[in-house]
Amino acid sequence: MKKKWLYSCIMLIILVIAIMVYDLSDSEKKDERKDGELITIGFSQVGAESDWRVANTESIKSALTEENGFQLIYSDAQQKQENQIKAIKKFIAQDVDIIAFSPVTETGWEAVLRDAKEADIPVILLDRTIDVKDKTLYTCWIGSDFEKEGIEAANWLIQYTNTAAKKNENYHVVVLQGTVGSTAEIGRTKGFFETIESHDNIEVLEIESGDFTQAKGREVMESFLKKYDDIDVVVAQNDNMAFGAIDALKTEGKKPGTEVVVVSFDAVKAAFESMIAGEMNVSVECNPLQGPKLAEIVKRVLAEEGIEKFQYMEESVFTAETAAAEIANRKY
Ligand code: GYE
Repeated sequence: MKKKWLYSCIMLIILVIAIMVYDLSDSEKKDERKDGELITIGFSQVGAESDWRVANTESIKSALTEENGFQLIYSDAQQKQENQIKAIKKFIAQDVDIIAFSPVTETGWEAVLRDAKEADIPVILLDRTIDVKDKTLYTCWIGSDFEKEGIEAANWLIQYTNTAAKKNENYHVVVLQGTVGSTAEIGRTKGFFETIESHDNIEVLEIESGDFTQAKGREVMESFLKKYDDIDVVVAQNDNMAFGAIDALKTEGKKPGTEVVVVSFDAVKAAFESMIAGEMNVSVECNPLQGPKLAEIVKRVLAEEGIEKFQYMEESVFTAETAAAEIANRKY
């Protein structure tokens, strides 16, 4: 009996010591970075699929510099989620101070983010978000209101069909969808379709993914043009797919911007050139210049300041009529 009691006591003492040591190493880790020491940040980018993405990467790299106090470990996922998961696991093994990533699609992140949480590494989502029950798996998100962007595109089209020459006829629309399951695709699709729903003169012939790239946008548009000879409008969920669609239309001898209306998203510089050339009608802006905001938020997260969970970028809508006056102000 006595022996058993002694054994329990020893086990209890061992447990208390283990907890104390664990706590100590944890708080030591937080204090590890001394004044002037660089913040190590692992960033997993989607890829380089579009002008928007290239501008986004550029913005991140130029904000997270050594002069600004960061050591950036950059990783390109080439539009594959498995590459992002691998990169995040590596960041955890490297024991970075913070992990940031722009998720290719919304689902499938629980396991790896639980690992990050266990390692006590805060996670910031950039551009796109994720669909997880446990919202504590990430600290915050910085990005755009994609549903609003979809609504803006639909409102522009509704207004156009109400005023254009063909106003009493039906408009046949094809949609080039972004990467299926990505936040940008989900929001733009939802906002657009819900807004046109009550407008019977707008008829969607087909929707298909062009994965946000110019090459696939062109390919899908070519197949639409083979199938339908009555396309009035193409809605491309990003500028690069719109550029691909414009090429396909021209090859078929159709006039983009007039014969076939082109509605797009992102508003990158090349889209302004297309609008000025009269080949694109509208581009709903999506602002990729998220680097400075990310830099500021990383510092605040590490200082354990309270952070708003969702941080939105400012954006607007540009049309063929306003493009020429705006192009000189464009930064991407
Ligand atoms: O619109 C597209 C890019 O997630 C907002 O991804 C981003 C989208 C952007 O490939 O061009």
